[in-house]
Amino acid sequence: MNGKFLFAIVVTLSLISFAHGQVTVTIDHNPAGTGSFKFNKVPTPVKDDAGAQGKWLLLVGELDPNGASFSALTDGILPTRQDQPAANFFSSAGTFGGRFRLDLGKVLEIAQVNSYSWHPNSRGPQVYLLYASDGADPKFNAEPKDYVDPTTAGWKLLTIVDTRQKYGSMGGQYGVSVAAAGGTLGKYRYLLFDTVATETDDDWGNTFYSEIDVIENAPK
Ligand SMILES: [Ca+2]
Repeated sequence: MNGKFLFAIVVTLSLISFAHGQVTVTIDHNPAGTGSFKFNKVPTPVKDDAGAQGKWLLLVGELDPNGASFSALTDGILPTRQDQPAANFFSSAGTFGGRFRLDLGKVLEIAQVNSYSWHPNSRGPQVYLLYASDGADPKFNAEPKDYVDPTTAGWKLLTIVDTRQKYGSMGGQYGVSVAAAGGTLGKYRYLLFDTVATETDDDWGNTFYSEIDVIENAPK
């Protein structure tokens, strides 16, 4: 299944050379990094963001038993050193990424989706497709598995994150902020992450994700 999944992702990446519209992706990198996760342009992770109350679901792939569960993504707790499996969330060694869904519980106006990772080599960079949905489309499939292209199931592709385009395969600490020129990404309840291994030369290409923050626009 994983091989086919990778194939589907590669096809998707090659077909999507679309204009990203208003969505902006800011990538920041600390070659060494510290446990404080301070970046020049990307906000430092926060603890009680809108994502902290959400529920994660694994749709494709498997979680590495040496890593932490989904809770590591939203607990606001950060690794204190650069190679700390138990403080990170990552897919199993030898797999090619996975698909994960975050249900925020209700539709929120989202300002930013920020993702953080830290590893001294190939598990540092981040590669993922980010989809979102408010769940309102009659075709909406809340659990698109296997071959289902989310864009045919009521999801919108917000952007593709690939830190390798800026920093190559360098390890280190990464902060990524997905935002929008107009200040809001949109009103969504669900986020879908299609993560892709940063390399397949060996079994160690799945990113060590330390935290994923969902920043809500303050209700007016
Ligand atoms: Ca964490």
